[in-house]
Amino acid sequence: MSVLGAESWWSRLWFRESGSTFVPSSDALFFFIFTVSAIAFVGLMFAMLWFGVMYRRSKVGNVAEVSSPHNTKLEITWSVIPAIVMAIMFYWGFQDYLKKLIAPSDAMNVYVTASQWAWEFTYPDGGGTLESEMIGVKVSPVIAFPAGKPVKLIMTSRDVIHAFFVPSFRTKRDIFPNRYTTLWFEPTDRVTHTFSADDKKLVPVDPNRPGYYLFCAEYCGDQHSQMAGRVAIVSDTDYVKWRNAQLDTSGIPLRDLGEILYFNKGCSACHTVDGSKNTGPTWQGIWGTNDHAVGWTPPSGSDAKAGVVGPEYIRQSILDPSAYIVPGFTNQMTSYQGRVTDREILALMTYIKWLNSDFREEAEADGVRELDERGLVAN
Ligand code: HEC
Ligand SMILES: [Cu+2]
Repeated sequence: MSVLGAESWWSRLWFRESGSTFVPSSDALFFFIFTVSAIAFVGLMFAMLWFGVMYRRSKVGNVAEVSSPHNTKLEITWSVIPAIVMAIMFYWGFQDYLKKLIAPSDAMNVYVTASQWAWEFTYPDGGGTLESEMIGVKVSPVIAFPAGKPVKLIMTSRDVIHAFFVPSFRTKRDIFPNRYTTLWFEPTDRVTHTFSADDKKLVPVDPNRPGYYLFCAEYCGDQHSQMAGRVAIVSDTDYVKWRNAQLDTSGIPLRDLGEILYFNKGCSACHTVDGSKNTGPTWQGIWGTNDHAVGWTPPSGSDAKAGVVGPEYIRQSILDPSAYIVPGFTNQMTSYQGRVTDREILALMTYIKWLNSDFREEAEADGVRELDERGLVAN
């Protein structure tokens, strides 16, 4: 239970450590209902056994004693007491439910887009998150919020039903396509991460308590169990620094930005970079080849060569994926039109180029040149 603070066998058995203002009441209500149910169960089982033994046939004989038609005192007792207990459960639960349903008006709005099998976040400043962390077998996004400030998530899905669930916050909500649902929470004052200006990264304050897990809590297909994330809670000043770092991608070389986007835009859910086949084709070694995208014709006005994987091909694949379907795959990729900037397309392209070892040096040089042209030096 949360009173023990950190993760322990007890918190793993019951609830994860406390991370939001919902926790004390929510956990207490759970244990209240649990305790009442346990007492009722034990009492009932005991009474059943007791009566079975006391009034067994060998003791009372074949003919049952006549019992009284009713006992007013007894009946009032066993009606009124449970009614009061249940009214407490209802009132308490309803109050908490209303609290969880209605976000305070000063909450910060953050937009969440769920898809198979990735989370995307858009902060009020228009940016997302560039940070990720290995959770289980998958590189998963890290998001941060300021300690002690309410946050309201406005959530939608690009495909099937997902659900936003942070166990430590004791709240969760389904996410639907073509519809917005909201969820809010107020993190406790405990800061889990600080922002390191040197590494431009969030660093856990205590490695044993590295923030909170985000899970998808609605079975949404093959990789549902890997649809995770990390929630970091930071101080107000670190939050501002972190946001600024997330917004300023201008100094990140194209190849490196491409790799970040590969994870943080969710491409990694369907594309591998090691040559293995997934929902979509691998990106390894496809750049520059002419035997991969057989039958692809360049958009009119472009002087790209038919069937050759190059800038036009990649650009079209990202913005209009259904225009050409790679042989052996199905039309499962949704368009990223309006969801990636031109520089982000360049970055993804450069990363894909880099993934063919023949073009590796060229891709790195492209990245440095691009920074140079914009007067930014590569770091
Ligand atoms: C839901 C799964 C899914 C996601 C997510 C996804 N793709 Fe795809 N992608 C596919 C599939 C399936 C194909 C092959 C069918 C087709 O051509 O549309 C494909 C094809 C491609 C191709 C052509 C590759 C080739 O081998 O010819 C590119 C490039 C590409 N995707 C880029 C991206 C980028 C960039 C992202 C992330 C911003 C992304 N995809 C996210 C499923 C996905
Ligand atoms: Cu999901």
